[in-house]
Amino acid sequence: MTLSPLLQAQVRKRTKGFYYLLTPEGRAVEAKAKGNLFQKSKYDNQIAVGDRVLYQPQAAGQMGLIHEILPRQGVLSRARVGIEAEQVIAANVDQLVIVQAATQPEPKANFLFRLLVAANRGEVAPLLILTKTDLLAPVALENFLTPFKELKLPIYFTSNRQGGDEEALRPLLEGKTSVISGPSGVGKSSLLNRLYSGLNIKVGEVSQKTQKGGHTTTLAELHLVAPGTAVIDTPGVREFGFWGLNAQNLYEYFPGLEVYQGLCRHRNCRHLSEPDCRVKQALASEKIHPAIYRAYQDILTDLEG
Ligand SMILES: Nc1nc2c(ncn2[C@@H]2O[C@H](COP(=O)(O)OP(=O)(O)O)[C@@H](O)[C@H]2O)c(=O)[nH]1
Ligand SMILES: [Mg+2]
Ligand SMILES: [Zn+2]
Repeated sequence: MTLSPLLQAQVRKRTKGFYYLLTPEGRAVEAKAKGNLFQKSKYDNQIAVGDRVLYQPQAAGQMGLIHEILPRQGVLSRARVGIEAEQVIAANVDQLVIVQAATQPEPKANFLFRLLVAANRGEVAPLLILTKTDLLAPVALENFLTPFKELKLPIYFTSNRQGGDEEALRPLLEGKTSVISGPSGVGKSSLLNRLYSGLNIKVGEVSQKTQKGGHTTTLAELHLVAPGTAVIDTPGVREFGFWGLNAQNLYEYFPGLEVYQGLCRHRNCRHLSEPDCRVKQALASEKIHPAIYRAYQDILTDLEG
């Protein structure tokens, strides 16, 4: 039997042990990972949704074999719960669309900052969408949004009852791969269905839990909505821990604090109570919004805890 050459495809979805791939022509292929692909680690998600892989096609009715993961550009990743390892939620993404509800559930600034840090770190451009504006008008969110406006985060509003910025959003997603992230129940899937009428993603699905450990498994799924335009729906994250970040490098990725890098008296300044700290001075003179500093402290405590 002659071996066929390796072909390229993109991971659309993964389940336990196998992968749904999309070929460049948009054809669906199922594949397993070659046995030695995970030699370096026992964790099974080294292949993420959005990954471009080289696979060997097999005879009809058999699964292809993934031989190699091609280098990634733009990732959304977090720490796996309870283990020191990176969990790549989505790979090869240009844009992180953060979705929060205006209310039910209430938007959380610290959570939003965590995703902004992850976006900086993964080299992905963030934007924010607030849903459920039928339940709470955008004006009621002004205080909440002030620090994010100061950071020049693009912000949009929408509702599945009344509509909103859909017409402005569609061109922003065109020609890009965007990962949609945010808590469960905020309306991520509903929004994608409104943006792209052919999608029919299930609404009201909650994150799947493993039977015992209770931590959430992220089952992201890539939808090719037009040639060159893809959206990756994720089931919703409740916790967003960091991988490979510490008290020394956190502020390099922290929105609004990166500019103070290297300016404090102490080279390893954590911007808590060190003398001659430029960050604390900027906070005192209202150049840094207190919500930004609060979120920084919150994440730092978490990293050091
Ligand atoms: N009132 C209101 N409910 C919404 C809106 N968007 C979604 N929902 C409801 O919120 C629930 C969760 O929606 P879903 O799209 O599955 O959220 P996801 O978990 O973020 O994907 C469903 O019952 C939706 O009908 C909205 O703009 N306004
Ligand atoms: Mg959903
Ligand atoms: Zn400092």
